Amino acid sequence: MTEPLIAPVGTRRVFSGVQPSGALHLGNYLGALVKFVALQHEMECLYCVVDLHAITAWQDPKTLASQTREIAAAYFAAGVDPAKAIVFAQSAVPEHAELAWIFNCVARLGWLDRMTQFKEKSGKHKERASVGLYTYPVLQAADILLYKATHVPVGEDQKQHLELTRDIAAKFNHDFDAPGFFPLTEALIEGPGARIMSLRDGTAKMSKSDPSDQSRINLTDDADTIAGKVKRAKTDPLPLPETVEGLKDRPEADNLVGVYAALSGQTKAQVLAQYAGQGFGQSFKPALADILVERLSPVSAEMRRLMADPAEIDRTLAAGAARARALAAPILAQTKRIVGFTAGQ
Ligand code: AQP
Repeated sequence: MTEPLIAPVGTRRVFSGVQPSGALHLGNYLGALVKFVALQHEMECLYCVVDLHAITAWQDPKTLASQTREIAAAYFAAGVDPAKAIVFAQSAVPEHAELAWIFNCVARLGWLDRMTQFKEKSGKHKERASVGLYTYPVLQAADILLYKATHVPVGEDQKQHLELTRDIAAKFNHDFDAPGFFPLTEALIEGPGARIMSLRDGTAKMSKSDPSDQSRINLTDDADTIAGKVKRAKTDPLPLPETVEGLKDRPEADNLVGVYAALSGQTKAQVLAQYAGQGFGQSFKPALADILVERLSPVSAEMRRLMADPAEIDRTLAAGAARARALAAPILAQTKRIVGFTAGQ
């Protein structure tokens, strides 16, 4: 039996989401989707397609709905069961935006000024970034706390945002004299796929917004494309080392060995025991391509099948949104009462 991802204590609820801002990649799959599937067997889970987050950067209105369906299809194809987990689109549950406004008035500017993701995504021209991109982590806190979620499976890049969620919960509870009203949510980051790096640069995370498609393996890539990307993936001239310590200061090597380990359910040491002393191209890269194809092609085939019936995806998302609203409404009503709004009395 596999180890449970979290210890069985108290009332536990999971929330997480993915933005419909482009094709999903291996980092999203290992950092998020694989954990989503495992957790649905352990407790109540809400998995959202966070389209309100996606529009913090420009999204073509002609494609946003189909991108949203594609993320939902990726959840289902990866193994999320909509009869178990609640799967829905964020914009279908207006309570997210309402709680985000209250949290905008709880969070401090200084806290948001420290968010590294805003700095990375806004680049050199932060004055041209949307206000939504700046307050993105506040909406994320609302997503989570609207359901009083106790655990959030995410990749390592989201660690700082989860810390902010805890700060907002603690400040709300303190300022409104409501001890314990919002939980101090834990991020579930640990795991072999917590930080998958670019295939072109082992120091940059694999990302949807990287302009080079060669930097990532997309869930929808076919076998030839995957094999070509792995073959061209940056490495260094040294052979694979004997030990995990030997991967230090070799970010590309470390990343590829980590990906192989995550997909094969082995440790990096076990992978190295098999390939130490060999050049990357000899048998490691072909084996890595094989295991990627083996794991990802059933997911992409199932995504294609599901995407052929968009109306069915919409029905499933609508049913999920109704379940999500039933959980969110009383928590938001209580929050409004605590804040002192007449609508909450
Ligand atoms: N490289 C990664 N390794 C592990 N986990 C990752 N995640 C993203 N990249 C990696 C995790 O995937 C989930 C969904 O991410 P998202 O699409 O909502 O936002 P993101 O973190 O901004 O993802 P991207 O793909 O990198 O998009 P862009 O390029 O827009 O920044 C999250 O749990 C995230 O941690």
